[in-house]
Amino acid sequence: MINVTINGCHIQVPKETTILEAAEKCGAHIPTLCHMNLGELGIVNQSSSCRVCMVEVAGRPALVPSCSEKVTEGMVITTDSLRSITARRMSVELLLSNHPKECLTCAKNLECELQSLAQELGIREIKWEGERLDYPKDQSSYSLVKDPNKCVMCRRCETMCNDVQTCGILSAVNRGFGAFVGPAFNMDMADTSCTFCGQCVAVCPTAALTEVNNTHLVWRELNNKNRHVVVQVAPAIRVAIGEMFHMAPGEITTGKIAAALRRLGFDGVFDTDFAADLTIMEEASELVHRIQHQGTLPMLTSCCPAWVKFFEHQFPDMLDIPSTCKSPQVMFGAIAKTYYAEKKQINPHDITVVSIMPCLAKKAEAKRPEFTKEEDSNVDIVITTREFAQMMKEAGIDFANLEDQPFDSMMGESTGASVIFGTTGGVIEAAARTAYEWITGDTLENVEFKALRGLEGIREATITIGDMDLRIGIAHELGNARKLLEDIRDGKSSFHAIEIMACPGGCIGGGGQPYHHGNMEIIKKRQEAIYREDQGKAKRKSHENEEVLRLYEEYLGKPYGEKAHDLLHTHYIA
Ligand code: HC0
Ligand code: SF4
Repeated sequence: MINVTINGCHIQVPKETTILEAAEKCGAHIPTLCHMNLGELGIVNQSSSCRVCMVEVAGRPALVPSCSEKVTEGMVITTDSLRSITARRMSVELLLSNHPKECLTCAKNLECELQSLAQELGIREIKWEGERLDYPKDQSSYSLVKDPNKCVMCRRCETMCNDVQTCGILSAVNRGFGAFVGPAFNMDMADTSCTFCGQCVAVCPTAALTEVNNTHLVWRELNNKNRHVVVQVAPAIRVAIGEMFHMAPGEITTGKIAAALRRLGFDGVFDTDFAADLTIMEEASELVHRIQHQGTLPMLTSCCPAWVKFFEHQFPDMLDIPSTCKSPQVMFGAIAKTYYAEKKQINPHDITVVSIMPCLAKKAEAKRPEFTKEEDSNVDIVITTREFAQMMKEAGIDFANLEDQPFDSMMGESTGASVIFGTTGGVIEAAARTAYEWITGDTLENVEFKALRGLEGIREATITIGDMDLRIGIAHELGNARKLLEDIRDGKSSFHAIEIMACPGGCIGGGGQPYHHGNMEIIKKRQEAIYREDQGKAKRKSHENEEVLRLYEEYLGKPYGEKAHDLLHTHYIA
């Protein structure tokens, strides 16, 4: 242990502790901007570029950045001296000197970390009104908007894109005053191999990276009497959206969401969880089929669109491994415009399908040519959790105090298996619950496969199903996925099935979720809530969903059959 003194407080901390971490233990808060340490996810941004966290160390002539400087034996540190505070203010003022001052209309207004810092440091004037950058915004993609003029060169996005996701899209462009983070040669994002996972957006402290906002499109549809507007809500929304209405992280708000959507005027209020159960019917059938007919193994899940884009770009020689199942979001759209339209006797061209997703890649997924046949899309408009909250605020909905309501029937029933889709490991656990009963013919009493749970980046488990040992791999974050994929390519993988989700923690940590500002406790609370919601469900296996069973009986025929293939399966493009 190392002895240090911080603002007169003597403490012992382990070797390798940074001054910033040690100060926290002494109750001394040091403001930061570029710093990002996502705890047990092992994600750390080490750029030390913003110089906001400067502190004094006795015997050192210059101030030191506390986020990167490690403590040494006997170190005496002052975090609140006039000199440190003045230096911090100067760093922030310099950043503000060429920053667009459009806070009132900015997409990150009241969620911007630079704005909060200016407030925290009591900055009331900026001494140096400098030259401004004047780069065009990149609005080339369906998922995210890049505004280089708001980039503060913290490099957090670069860490997420390069170190965590191993996509290598973002790095410093230009030098000195004109520098910003963007793709090589400042190409349009749409022309790069960006997966649109949105993790760069999730960690950007300012509005240099934000989502494409589609709320105006939803308002337009809701106010068009000729449209029948249906909505689906992804599993991860219900455990996170409360955070935007001052509710505690991990509060389950499923019933309030249904109530709010009805208030907003949707004609059909449905649950993506219904489609997640449907996905399991198809995916578990596909897995059983591949196992029984010596098909390609391992089978990889295919419901995360950033992951799909990643393997299309990075592993084009392996496109036969992922499941051919469309994602639940797209399956929902396909069923809404066929079965639902037929039952309700509505022309499918008059139906608008809106999705509320925790994810930016879902916006791009909905626009894939395979899902937008003859100008009729499976899904028409995708908004994120944040955009949904924004719409409620615009409509004056007091979300926290809404009475719970159920989803509409036909595409609203769901089981616990579908709820757990929202966290890493959930899709494969849901598939295992169904595969177990289908293969053995026995009732699965204990549905919780705890070995598949957790937040480690790569997890492995073997589940015994009858006389078969089903070997399962799980990865979240694309860098971890890459490792599993490389093993498969090298012939070193012995898994039967692998689940991959691009975002840390799975969809609960998606790029469209309420900003967690690096607080991993929030992700954990969301994950716990997902498992609580599963536990509270009367039915916990996808093949027990009666509305899904009725859909097969009345419309699709058998799982993995011809009609199901037409509507619910897809292909991948190198
Ligand atoms: Fe997910 Fe999904 S679980 S990807 O994480 O499979 O976005 O929440 O909606 O489609 O169901 C996201 C979340 C979904 C889909 C589902 C899957
Ligand atoms: Fe990289 Fe994901 Fe951002 Fe694309 S969306 S630039 S892949 S972090």
